Amino acid sequence: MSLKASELILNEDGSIYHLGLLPEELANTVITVGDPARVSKISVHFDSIEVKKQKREFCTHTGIYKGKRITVMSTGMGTDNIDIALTELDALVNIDLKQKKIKEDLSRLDIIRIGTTGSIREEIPIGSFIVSEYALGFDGLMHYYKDDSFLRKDIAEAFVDQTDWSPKKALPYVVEGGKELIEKLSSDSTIKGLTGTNVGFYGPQGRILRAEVPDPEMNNKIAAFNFNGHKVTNLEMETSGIYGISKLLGHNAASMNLVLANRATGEFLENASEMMDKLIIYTLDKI
Ligand code: R1P
Repeated sequence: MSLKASELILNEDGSIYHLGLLPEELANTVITVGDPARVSKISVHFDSIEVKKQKREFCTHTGIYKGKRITVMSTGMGTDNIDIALTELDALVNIDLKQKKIKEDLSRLDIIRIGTTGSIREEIPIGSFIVSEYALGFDGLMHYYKDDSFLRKDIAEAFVDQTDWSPKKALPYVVEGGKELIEKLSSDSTIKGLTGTNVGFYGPQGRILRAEVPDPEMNNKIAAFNFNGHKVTNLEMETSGIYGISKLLGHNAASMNLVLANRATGEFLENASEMMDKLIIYTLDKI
């Protein structure tokens, strides 16, 4: 049975709807970044670039870095975009777009996010590199998919209990990243973390400019959470979606986070672009 044109949407040139990519334009190792401007900061290190495409916030470069074919693609901000980006990346390798049929032999992508984040712990300073061992999703995305076998319900339930999480918000979920990929990307220069993924940047992360939040203690409660020694290290906006959709569809994922802000001390990193270049080179050399 083939997928309906309304469900698997293709552009006139046969490329996948939002990403605007053809299957042959994608490498098996994919780096995702939030900011479209970060794509060329990564591909500038490639020996050659074979594909450059842009559709909406999805800017994609595919090329060769030290003999390895890599795709780098921006996703924009938030797990709503991640749902689109990762589902379409999977479709490019695991669905025959011409026949509109799921392939019999499925492929596994390595998906590595290189992003920015805020630490919620005083002891994790600005400029740190956090590799997310687990993601704690506050965004609700994974509740829209049937398979929940890979969700760490034990950690999520403990989180709801310990923080007295408001039922008005989406039920938090926890997903582990791709273990082997995480090990490959970890070293003395990185910190393993439990990354909280929020549904926004201001209220959802407890930032108050003019609008009050219902629980000003929310970040302190998140920071106080402890599950067998696992504590929430940082907050950002994509990792839970990347880990969740990757587990759902059988891909390996890891999330690399540069700590730009320390929410506990109020500091913000001054040499952010220099440190991002370091994280980019570090990651490229490890994958
Ligand atoms: C917020 O400023 C954005 O920065 C972080 C958050 O996850 C969110 O996307 O990541 P990126 O720097 O990868 O966009």
